[in-house]
Amino acid sequence: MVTHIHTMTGSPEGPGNDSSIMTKTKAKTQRPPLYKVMLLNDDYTPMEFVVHVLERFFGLSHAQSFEIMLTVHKKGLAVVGVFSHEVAETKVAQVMDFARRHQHPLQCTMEKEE
Ligand code: TYC
Repeated sequence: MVTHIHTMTGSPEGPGNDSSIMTKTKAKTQRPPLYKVMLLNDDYTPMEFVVHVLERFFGLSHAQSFEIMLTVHKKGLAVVGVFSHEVAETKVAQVMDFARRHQHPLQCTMEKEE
């Protein structure tokens, strides 16, 4: 984004006021949006399967994975990581495919971080 800031002092009509006009242009760095990847609770997916998913696809330790699994179990969902759009999409696809292949109803979704 480019922002122009114009500051004028003195009367606009007066002669020779140009000397007090200042114009600045600042180019702000744009960062790409980040996406939260979330795991949703269900009544059927085994707890150990969810822990395994978190270790395998999100590189979390067993202890971190168990903690997040319990948060999902108790609260209904939890953010398991924040990634670029491309990486988030890949994680969601990997988890959904792995759950499907093991016939578990585990759901994984992504949402833009504000
Ligand atoms: N609620 C499941 C059970 O009691 C465990 C579970 C946890 C399932 C997290 C999904 O994302 C999930 N077996």
